[in-house]
Amino acid sequence: MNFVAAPARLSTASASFEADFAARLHWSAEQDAAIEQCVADILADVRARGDGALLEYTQRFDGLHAQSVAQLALQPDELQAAFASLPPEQQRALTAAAERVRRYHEAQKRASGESWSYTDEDGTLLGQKVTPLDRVGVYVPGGKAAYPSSVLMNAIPAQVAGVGEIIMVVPTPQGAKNALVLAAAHIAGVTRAYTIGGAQAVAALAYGTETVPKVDKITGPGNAYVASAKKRVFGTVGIDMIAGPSEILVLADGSTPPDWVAMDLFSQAEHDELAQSILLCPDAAYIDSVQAAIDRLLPEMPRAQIIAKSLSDRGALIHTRDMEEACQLSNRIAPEHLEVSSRDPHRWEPLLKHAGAIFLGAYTSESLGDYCAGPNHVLPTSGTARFSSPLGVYDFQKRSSIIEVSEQGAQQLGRIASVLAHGEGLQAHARAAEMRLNVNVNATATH
Ligand code: HSO
Ligand code: ZN
Repeated sequence: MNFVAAPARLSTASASFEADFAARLHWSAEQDAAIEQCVADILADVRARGDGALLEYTQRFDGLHAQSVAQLALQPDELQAAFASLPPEQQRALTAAAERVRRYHEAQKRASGESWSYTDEDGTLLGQKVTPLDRVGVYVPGGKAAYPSSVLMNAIPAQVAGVGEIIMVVPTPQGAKNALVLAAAHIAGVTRAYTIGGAQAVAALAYGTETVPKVDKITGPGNAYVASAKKRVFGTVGIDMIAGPSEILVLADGSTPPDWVAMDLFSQAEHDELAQSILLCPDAAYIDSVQAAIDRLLPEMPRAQIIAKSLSDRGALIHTRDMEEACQLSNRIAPEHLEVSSRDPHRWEPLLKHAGAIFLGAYTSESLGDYCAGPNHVLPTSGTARFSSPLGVYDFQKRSSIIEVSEQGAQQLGRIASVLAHGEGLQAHARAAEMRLNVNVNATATH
């Protein structure tokens, strides 16, 4: 079968550019009313009936029959056995990737995840205390999107943050377990796993059942049912984000071998027909050579059909006036992954403001970041990099403000607070501040 990958050819110099560009970028996360209703029912049922409902849905949706939810649990020794069952090459690769991801997130924690405080001149102490979450749930999809690398990317930052318990859920249709996923869970410090999935697994984690412990936050990707369930339980628990289809944007100056760029565009396109791969380049002849590379390499790809559809429906090769304009356009798109495939990437990097991850230079393929460079591969999609960040240690921590006002500090703050409290008509607030003016605690305590 011959597939054709025909990304749209756009030029910023063309009169119709803005319209063409908007049409390409458009993506609607339409919510299917039937899915929404189904998910709402499942959540309510698991909340009300706990383990019993969880077992029924697992039997119905995954064809997996169990007498009790305890039978669906995987203890640490089973995760370890999965790791031991892998060929040594996979063991080594998984271990090396995990070490690099851990090192990166440890540096992230040192840079921005520690408690801090300072003391005013009058002795008042102010600060912020950082605390890890007690227990988190990591959702791992089954089927075609069961990525062991995503287990590492979700669980390791949680572990580095100091989360007490990491509970993984992974659907195993007909009981078929993915050894690499379980092995990754072992390497990444998952406390316990359950072979459950879908909205019912999200419900179990959010509300708790007789067997599945209630968690404080749920992270990890999932299908439309899982995404809808995560949105609905938000507020009862925290969630990471609702990820859209993957995206890559390559900003090229024409110095990278066109085959490399073509394969990088494929690497996102092969995830999903809805994935988006875009090339921005000021050199029209180079764009032609990337298209030629696409045509030549596509037939070699096992997932050619998915790649062809993704590139033809959502892909774009955009000719810009210069690299500066390409950078501006990239900022407007705010892609999940941005490759700066240029001879002098550091010249352009300062111009790039919005992207989930920025890959600098011809040797930095996105796929290295997906697996093992170190930074997280869970990234903001669909333009949300304008206001959000990669999954990180900070997603598994929260902050408490620390305030310790000295006797002297209470004099100054008491006057300010009193005035503002009267202004708001809140007497108790005002008096609580005023009572602490010009008094000595030890003297008062003797009354
Ligand atoms: N590119 C995906 C992550 C991934 N790639 C997992 C391969 N396996 C989203 O960032
Ligand atoms: Zn990927």
